[in-house]
Amino acid sequence: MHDNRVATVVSTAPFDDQKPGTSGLRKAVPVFQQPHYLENFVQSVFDALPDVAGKTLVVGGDGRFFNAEAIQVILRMACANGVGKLLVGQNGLLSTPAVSNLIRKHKAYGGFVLSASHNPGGPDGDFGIKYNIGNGGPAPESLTEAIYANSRRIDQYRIVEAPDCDLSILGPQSLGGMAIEIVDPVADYAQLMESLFDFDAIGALLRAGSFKMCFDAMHAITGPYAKAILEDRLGAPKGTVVNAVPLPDFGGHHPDPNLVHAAELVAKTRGKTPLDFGAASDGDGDRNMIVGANCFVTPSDSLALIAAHADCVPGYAGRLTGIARSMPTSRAADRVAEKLGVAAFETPTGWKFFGNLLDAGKVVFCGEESFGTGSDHVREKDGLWAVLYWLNILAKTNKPVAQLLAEHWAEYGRDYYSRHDYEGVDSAAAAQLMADLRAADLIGKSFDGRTVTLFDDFAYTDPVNGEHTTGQGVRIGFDDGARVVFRLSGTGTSGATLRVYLEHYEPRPEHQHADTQAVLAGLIATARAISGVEARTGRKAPDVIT
Ligand code: G16
Repeated sequence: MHDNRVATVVSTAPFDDQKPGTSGLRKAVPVFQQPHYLENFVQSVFDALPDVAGKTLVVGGDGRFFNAEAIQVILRMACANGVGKLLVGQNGLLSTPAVSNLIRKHKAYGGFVLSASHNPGGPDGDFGIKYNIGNGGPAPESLTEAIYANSRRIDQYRIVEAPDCDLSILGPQSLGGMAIEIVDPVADYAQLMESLFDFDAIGALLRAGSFKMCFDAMHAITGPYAKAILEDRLGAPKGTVVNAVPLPDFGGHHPDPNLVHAAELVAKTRGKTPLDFGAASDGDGDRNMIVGANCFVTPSDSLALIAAHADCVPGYAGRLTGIARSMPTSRAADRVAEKLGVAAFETPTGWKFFGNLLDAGKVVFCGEESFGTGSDHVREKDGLWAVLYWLNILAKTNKPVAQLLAEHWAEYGRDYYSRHDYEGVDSAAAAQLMADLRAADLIGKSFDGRTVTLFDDFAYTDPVNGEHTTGQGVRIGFDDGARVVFRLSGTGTSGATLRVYLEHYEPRPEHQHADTQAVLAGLIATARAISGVEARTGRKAPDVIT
């Protein structure tokens, strides 16, 4: 410890449930409110960063319930652990991609993101905390494992006694000898977006009057970002951004941009006078949903179209090296990579697995079926970035979303895709289901006219550092190109969530405009039969279909 800091050392005992999941530690708010719970985890992070003293960290969150209290604790613990400087979003607010950008732009050592992403907020909702490393991306497995190991043996933490910092005033202040800078959450991020996209073309489209769009911020963090960029800078009509004020409980809604939770937005793009374009982002601003007039762009297709149109976006023209997708994401992006002669990577679920590929320049675009798309501009997925990318495509091609999709499918074939989620099921039953699936021997077996040609539990070796990750989900591939994947979510906070990913490849243009669930019906029945999900969980149908 340097300078005049006086830390209090507090005795504590380990909690046994602080293992970071797919994206940091996520728990119900009351769990985080237990005495020492947050402090234990934060100290476990600091203990895994032996050289953090004197360094700069970034801190911000999505404004959900407990965000304000947690930030004050982190500030006091950072001070006690010798951190040199903290960059904090004004009022404690920063979207996840904005944190990533700030870390990179200011060459910070790392940062804390306070969010449970798309999970509901409020006193009975969820809270979360995630540590990002110096490249701006989520901590890799080796670090999260070290944090978890620390949390299992922790017996004390360090904190300074100090009054709360006023996070509403921009500029420098100090806390017990540690420098704090309160930064505008939007400014640097907006500048980055302007450097990537054709703002003149997008602005002309948005101001034309004939183009109608709506961005639903879902009462979450992207409200201020979207208002500043879409309305103030690009000139979209006031009111284009709805639910724009971040609320601690997201207005009682589920800030998850999908067909179920953003149903109001989707409704505006349907019927006789639909909007041309609709988009939404989630609690912490890293997810996105794209809808056009009477059409929905699956996240898997979105990644493929984004890659296929790289040449009409200034920040990406002529520099595509490769595309990465998480394993359960459809193979639509692979087809684009093949045609363009660039590399394609299949990684486990979790944005952290893209970090090394991006750092090494092996890929420019990454995407996940879970409504996540992004590029090498930051090391997180980025909701508003995806929306601006789509607006850039629309402005440059002058084609409606549905036409872009139809043309893409005609060229590459269509990957009909859907995910069925069984939420909050009994953890033991879900674990047994997965164990039995892994033990099954399905190669050569036939179901509903399809024969199994691929059957494995997905494992991945990082091509950059050789880290090997196993047990990432059961893949079942069929001879007609169809595929079913089973895995358990790593982001839920009660019971287990079983995800069943279904896809069917259709190369014939005349068959590419059917209803997705109808096309997948046979495959859905096969998945239910193979897994025995109904008998094992008592669920007759999934809770959420996206
Ligand atoms: C997180 C991760 C994503 C992952 C998603 C779903 O997203 O960052 O990489 O795809 O969870 O994970 P799971 O299927 O394990 O629930 P977010 O937006 O929640 O941070």
